[in-house]
Amino acid sequence: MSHVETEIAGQPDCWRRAADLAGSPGLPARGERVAVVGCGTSWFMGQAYAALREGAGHGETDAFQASEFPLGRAYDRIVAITRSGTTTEVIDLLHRVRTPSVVITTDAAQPAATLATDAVVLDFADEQSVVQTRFATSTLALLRAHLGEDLGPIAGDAEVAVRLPLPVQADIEQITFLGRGWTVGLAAEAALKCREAAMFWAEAYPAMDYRHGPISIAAPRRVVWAFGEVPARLADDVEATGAAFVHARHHGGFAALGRWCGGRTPMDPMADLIVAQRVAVALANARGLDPDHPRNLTRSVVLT
Ligand code: F1P
Repeated sequence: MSHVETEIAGQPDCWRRAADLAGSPGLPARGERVAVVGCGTSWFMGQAYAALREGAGHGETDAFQASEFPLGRAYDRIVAITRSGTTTEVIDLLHRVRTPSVVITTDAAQPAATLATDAVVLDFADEQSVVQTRFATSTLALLRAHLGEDLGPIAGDAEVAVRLPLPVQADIEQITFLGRGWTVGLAAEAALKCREAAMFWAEAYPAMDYRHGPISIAAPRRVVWAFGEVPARLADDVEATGAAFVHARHHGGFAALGRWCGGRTPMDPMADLIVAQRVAVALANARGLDPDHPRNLTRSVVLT
């Protein structure tokens, strides 16, 4: 069994532990103007949090790939997300700004935690796989709990997601992930998992933009997977192309597992991301690839 499979399976417990840290010093206060920064997976978690925070009325919140942070803008606080604490773009930015900052990371001894004003250390969510899963979602769990969400039922959804039958077969050719609002970041992350772990062709878009061109990719043996709210008639438009439409509302096994009797309540999109992580690993295994060690990628991207 690969490291990433063990790490994926451990997410329900990690989310509960992360939620316990919601009162940590340095996390954004209500009303602050906040910028969230990170790279790759950490950036996508930042996008999800930014949409959730602003949508919950806690204040304007933007998310940037760390290298694209607009230095001329005034923010009250920077939230930096970095598993390793060593990623070049994040470290460079923390060197350059004077804005109060909090880093969410796994290792207090690494430069990001030293440079930031405050650090929240999720050492229990660190990973051996190069491919990130549980650190990313635990960070989002922490931030959602800090926004006042009850992570109990969401971790319950995760318990289901780690063992649900997968909704797609390994012989598919392509997946496009879609989201709306905060789930746009989850869609981007799901597609990155497929590319990293399985060298598999996957794309991601805001769901309402999908019919503005990307739908041309849809065809039999290809999949469109929507996180969260599904726009009207989108499923019909996808199915008319011959592609399969996947949404948490329809994943098999819900009725048997309790809370979704009748399929009326879809699982939380963050739990649905777990199902997508498992699909990425299944695609890698079917192709004889090691999902822990993607081609051309290291645990931390340190640029010289
Ligand atoms: C971010 C990152 C990930 C990527 C891989 C290597 O690192 O580039 O996006 O998937 O895991 O690390 P970090 O700043 O979160 O350590």
